[in-house]
Amino acid sequence: MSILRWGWNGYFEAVWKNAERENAVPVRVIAQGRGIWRVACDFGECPADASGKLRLAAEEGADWPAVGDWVAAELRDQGRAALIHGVLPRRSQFVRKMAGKKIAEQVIAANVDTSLLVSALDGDFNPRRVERYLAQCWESGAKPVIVLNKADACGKPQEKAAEVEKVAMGVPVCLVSARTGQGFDDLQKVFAHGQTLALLGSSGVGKSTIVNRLMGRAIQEVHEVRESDSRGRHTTTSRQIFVLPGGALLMDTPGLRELQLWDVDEGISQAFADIDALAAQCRFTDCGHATEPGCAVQADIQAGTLDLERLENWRKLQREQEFLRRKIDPEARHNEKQRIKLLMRGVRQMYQDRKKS
Ligand SMILES: Nc1nc2c(ncn2[C@@H]2O[C@H](COP(=O)(O)OP(=O)(O)OP(=O)(O)O)[C@@H](O)[C@H]2O)c(=O)[nH]1
Ligand SMILES: [Mg+2]
Ligand SMILES: [Zn+2]
Repeated sequence: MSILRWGWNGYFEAVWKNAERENAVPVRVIAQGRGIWRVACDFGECPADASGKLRLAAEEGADWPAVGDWVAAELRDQGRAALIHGVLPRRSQFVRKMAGKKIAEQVIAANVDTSLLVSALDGDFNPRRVERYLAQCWESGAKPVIVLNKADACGKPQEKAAEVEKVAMGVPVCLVSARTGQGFDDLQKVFAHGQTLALLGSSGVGKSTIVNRLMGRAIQEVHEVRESDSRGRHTTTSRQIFVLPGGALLMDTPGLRELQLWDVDEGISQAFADIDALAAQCRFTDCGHATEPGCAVQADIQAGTLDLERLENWRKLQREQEFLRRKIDPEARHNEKQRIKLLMRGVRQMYQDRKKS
């Protein structure tokens, strides 16, 4: 399969040309286990290891190759093995705070064009979770699509879809059933040749069942959810990219026990654009949106046009951000943002130069 069908494009071309890479070729990470990867490109596919230099340099979770990454790798043994030397700068990355006490980010999916944020309309349905995923997705740089699965197992699926549409702020909402195939024609409209999509959501919402339906065969293992609370059993344990019959690249991921946010200031603003706009109209610039006079947010709560639970979720996500901000080294965070900014400037410049010549 050609490099273009693996999702290579002008952005990566520009990044690649800007760096000197001895003996290395660009390949894409299509699966990831503990300390071992699988890469693919026009040569075929093979397992890959990280070079000693990369292992030494990669301290933070985000420095490690993640599924979806383009990496510079040395092919060995006629393409039966590969050694990864470095990770190309990502166009998008969906991250979360690493589970547990450690304050570090974990990259769940890299270079995704469209994220399918999957919820199930059975017992465990919760629009607040959709808001949380939306915030992190906006921050990632990928375009979100909200997928409401298990429409067949819900009495009033249209009502729930309408509830989600109210908080989606224009993001497309697809009502589907991976069991019956309902809604898949609409869903597949967002799939295009060479585009990378990722399925993200809690365990048991049906991500792997969606993969199986789209692949037309049972390629991923699926498992019944617990009857008591519709929660999944963490069936999928590794991240992997599949090539769909139509040419799109689809990533299945293990259900997240909990999506702990990571550095999502802008993502929250975008996911809660309605509250942001209201807050700008409050009489006091430092309004806490509680009992202050002239509070536009409270006015909407009173009028019933803003849902109190949505406001409380907004507050909760912001508190999480505050907590993180105190923990993350501010200098390191600033430097990282600067580095990305400079890099993007370089890429833009190269495009402009190319256009001129
Ligand atoms: N009724 C109904 N059940 C579904 C649907 N889609 C998936 N399921 C069932 O939900 C259960 C969990 O599905 P999985 O595909 O394993 O869920 P997952 O999101 O991949 O879960 P993890 O791999 O644990 O993250 C299985 O029993 C599926 O048969 C659907 O559209 N309707
Ligand atoms: Mg699964
Ligand atoms: Zn206010």
